[in-house]
Amino acid sequence: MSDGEVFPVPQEWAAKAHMNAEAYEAAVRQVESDPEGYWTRIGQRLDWIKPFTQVKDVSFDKADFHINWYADGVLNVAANCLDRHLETRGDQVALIWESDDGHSYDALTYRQLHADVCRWANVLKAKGVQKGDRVTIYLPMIPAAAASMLACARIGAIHSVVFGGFSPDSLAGRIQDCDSKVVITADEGLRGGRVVPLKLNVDEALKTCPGVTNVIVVKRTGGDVPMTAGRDEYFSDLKKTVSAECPAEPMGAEDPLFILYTSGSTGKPKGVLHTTGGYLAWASWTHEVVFDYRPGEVFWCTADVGWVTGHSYVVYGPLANGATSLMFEGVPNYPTTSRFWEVCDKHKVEIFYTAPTALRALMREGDEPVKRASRKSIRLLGTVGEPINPEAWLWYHRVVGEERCPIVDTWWQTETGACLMTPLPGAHALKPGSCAKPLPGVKPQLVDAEGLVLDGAINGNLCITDSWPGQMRTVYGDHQRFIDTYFSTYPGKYFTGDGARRDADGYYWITGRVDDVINVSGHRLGTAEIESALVGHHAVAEAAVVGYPHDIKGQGIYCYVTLKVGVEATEALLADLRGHVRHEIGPFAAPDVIQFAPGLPKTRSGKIMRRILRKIAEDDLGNLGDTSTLAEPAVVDDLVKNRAGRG
Ligand code: 6R9
Repeated sequence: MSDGEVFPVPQEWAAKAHMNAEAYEAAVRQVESDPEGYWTRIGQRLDWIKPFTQVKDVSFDKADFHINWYADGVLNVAANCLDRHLETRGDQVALIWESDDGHSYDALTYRQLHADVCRWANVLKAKGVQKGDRVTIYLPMIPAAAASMLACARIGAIHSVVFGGFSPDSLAGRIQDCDSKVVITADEGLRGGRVVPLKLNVDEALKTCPGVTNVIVVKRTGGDVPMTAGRDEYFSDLKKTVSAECPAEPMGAEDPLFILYTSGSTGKPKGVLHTTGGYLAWASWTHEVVFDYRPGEVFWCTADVGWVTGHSYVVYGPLANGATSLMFEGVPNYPTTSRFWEVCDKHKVEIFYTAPTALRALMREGDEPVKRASRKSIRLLGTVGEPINPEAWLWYHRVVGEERCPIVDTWWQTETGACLMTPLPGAHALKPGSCAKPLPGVKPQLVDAEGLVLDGAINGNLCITDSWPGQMRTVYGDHQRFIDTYFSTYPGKYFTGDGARRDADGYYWITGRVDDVINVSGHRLGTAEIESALVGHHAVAEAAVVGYPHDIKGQGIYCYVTLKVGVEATEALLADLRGHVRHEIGPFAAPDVIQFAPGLPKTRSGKIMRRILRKIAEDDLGNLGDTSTLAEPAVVDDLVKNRAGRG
């Protein structure tokens, strides 16, 4: 398979970007010759109450496992995101909030956000929250989400943000796991015009969380929700009782900042723990170099703060850098499929960062909804969360970015804190579908199943052989699980769980989770590769591919295909799609089964739930597992009803 078109670095980007090709190469060399100096400079981006003298102290060896960055330094994250900007940009907007229906928006300056955060911090203190305590935040995308996160950081409490789309059961599990005494929520949320009963969900969850003593409720809709006397209070009442000044707690660099639960493919969700100094330095530095961020620019990351992308690129990275961060309550297709681009025009967004799944959905609607908006403020585009198929990339580049905006395809994980591999817009030619190269200091390695290190242009399991400041430090409450999950498959290395291909130019192409890799007649195939081929067919809007047991081949290839609006599902099209995949990848990759699917089961964050698709493909319908976190549980019924016969 050829790598297709390559887009060279535009001249003006090479001239003006924070990091051009020479600077990138120089940084890569410095990591080798003077790592201490390199990492010190990244740590020094932050304001330290007590400067660090220790830089990196890491061992991935089981016998002596530890990860410490800037460990003797003392700082406060909220002071870095707010206080230090007051003098120079106190009246600059820190947070633009755009409501679900677009009828209202808000703009909070750094000074206003600072005051809000102090009030939140004082309210939490009044409820007995102390340094090291855990606070669960279950809010919609409203400024209170950022303010309450920063308030926790200000007083040294550890926040655990739970995405507002999670069910009461999932919420309860997360509250119990980290033993939060305080829960922050809203009466109701609004998404795509639909009401999300957040407070009712909390009430349901708390039936099994006797440890929770206080629920602080933000009024979003003003809906009439039950309030339990002695436990539940409105923030609007509490804030009247506190001052708008609150000192920032001095925190050790390795003190915990937050816990964020990730749904692993097996077992209960893991509480990924990030700490203070390294995480913020990495979020802030990557926000600047990857997005080539300039002071005062409007930066829009569409992710919900319930996911790591929202933590690092709605709140911590942009605010640490004094940016104007846009927080969007809504969804891409409400009230219309022009929404993203209208919001870009309305708030003069300069940098726009979203997920491939959203782009594929919008691409399906054609170019007109994009072209209706001017988008002329946009100068850089980004994607995150899953591999982007070249067709969606090219559409994003040609239609959304009018061929003038570079696209940064950023590969990273909840565990990595912020970006690890991505093109830098002033340094790397772009290859649609490739996350290009590691950031200087990040050391990827491809290994085979036995752990043998693979050199050159090759496919392998993606490990990172050395630490970076934003690395997770533990699984909350279960350090052994941290070591077992990430450092035991390939001892001495962090194993990402992803597969990747490295091409002859040293570019990386993430092929998907290794648990999604299928082996067909001895051929190892990335499901993402087959999906990309399918989506490259003009009739296809979206595709998901899983393996299923096959008598002769070991595994067969089962494809779920969503057609573009107006395309008819015919036998002829099935044959055409098979031929198309054979043609794109090779005969061994020809799908065994193709099922036309009006919708795919996705998490609320837009990730396809392959576990469910695998079970349906395997005809193992008794074990579909938990479907409560799906965006639209009903699509599963349709898939089951119309599942295809296996070859
Ligand atoms: C940030 C985030 C992590 C997993 C990761 C990988 C996939 C993320 C990607 C990508 C290809 C990219 N992933 N970014 N795959 N290209 N640019 O999404 O964190 O929710 O923990 O997911 O997402 O498989 O391992 P998280």
